[in-house]
Amino acid sequence: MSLSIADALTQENDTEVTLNGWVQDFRVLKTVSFIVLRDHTGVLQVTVKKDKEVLQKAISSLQRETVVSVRGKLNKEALTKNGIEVIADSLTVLNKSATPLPLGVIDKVNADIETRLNNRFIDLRKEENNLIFRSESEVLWGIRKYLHEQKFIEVHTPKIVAAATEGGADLFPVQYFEKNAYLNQSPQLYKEILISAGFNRVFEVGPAFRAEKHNTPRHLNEFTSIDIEMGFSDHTDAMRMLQESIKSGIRQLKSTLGDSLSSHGINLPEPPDEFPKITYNECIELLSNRNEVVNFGSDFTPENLKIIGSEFPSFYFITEWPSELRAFYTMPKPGQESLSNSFDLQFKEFEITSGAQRVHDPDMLELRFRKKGLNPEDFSFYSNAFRYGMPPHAGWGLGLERLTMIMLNMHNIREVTLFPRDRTRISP
Ligand code: AMO
Repeated sequence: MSLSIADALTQENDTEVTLNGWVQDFRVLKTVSFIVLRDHTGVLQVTVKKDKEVLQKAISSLQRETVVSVRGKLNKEALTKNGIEVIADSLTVLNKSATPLPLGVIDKVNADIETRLNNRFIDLRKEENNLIFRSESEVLWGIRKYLHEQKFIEVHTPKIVAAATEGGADLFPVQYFEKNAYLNQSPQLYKEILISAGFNRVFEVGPAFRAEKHNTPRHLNEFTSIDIEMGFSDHTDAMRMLQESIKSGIRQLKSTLGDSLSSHGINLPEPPDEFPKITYNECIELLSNRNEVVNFGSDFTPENLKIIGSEFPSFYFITEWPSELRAFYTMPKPGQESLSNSFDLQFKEFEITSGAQRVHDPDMLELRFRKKGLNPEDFSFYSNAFRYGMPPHAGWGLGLERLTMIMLNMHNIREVTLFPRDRTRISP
């Protein structure tokens, strides 16, 4: 049976091993040839001695990135960097790579992002790029684990839907037989219905689609949203759940890939035990002390958020957003209806999560539809669930790519998206 390179390294000197992987690089010399073999766990030198003529022949027809299988003996007293090599007895080419490569795997200079995304299959062979997605998987696993411990069940809601969730614009239409349909902007309405259905705590990890026309380093037209909804809860419960989920995700990543990341110069954020909170109105005050005028009801610009973010070294919440800035399902603050029981989670200047307590009273919900200029009839599939016993509830939506981006200190969301969908890109 073949071993991974990492497993092979743990075997005793002289052990016979079979390794499969890519020829990352090779050198043919007079008396000996060398291959740098790479698999999903690392790289290892394969040494081919001159006396193995058949092998020398195979080596002379090699290309970089050809897929091979190597059988040989482990030498743990080698003159290589890690002191280990495999002395080859056989070399089988499993699939030859074409030449020239569209993108180098070991080139020091990075190609531009467009070339990289066009050739993503090869761009991801680079260790540092591969590490991004292994990191994302660990963070998500840490969050999933925490939510499971907190008795959330993972659900899957439809992505082809009949109504807008997050406002009428920014929808991708879909021709659904004789009817008009859309790609879902978020699982918002369905996760709320599931609270009426009695599940109490649900979460979903799935795609969300936004037909936003702008092209920025923070926006995708298809992103992965981690959504939760919890019954008999308010916004403060949801904020606590978010804080602990994020901490669990970072713990998981640190314990598994922390060392690899720091060897690439990436130091993970140290989240504070309690994430600080600042209200929307306090943000306005902070900005006005810096001679930035923001009127109540306006959203913060990226420049505003830079100033606010400079006051907080890590994660923090901005709470009590104006009701007019939040979607119809957001609960107004009792006694001060121009504000809402809502929050965003920020990391420095970046928004990574939105959440809120939701309206649960069907009459209030109807008023909120009208106030937002929406036709309540279009949402009857949703509001029906409120008429027959809907618990008070709250939740949030966390953008997985945004979270990965801030954690790994990347500056373009496309870096942390396998196959990004943006204003101009739908392939590969
Ligand atoms: P919102 O629209 O703020 O809230 O989205 C929640 C989070 O999703 C991420 N996000 C995006 N990521 C990449 N590209 C985009 N175009 C994009 N749009 C949003 C962000 C954002 O914070 N239903 C509510 C959530 C809730 O209240 O439960 C919602 O969708 O990280």
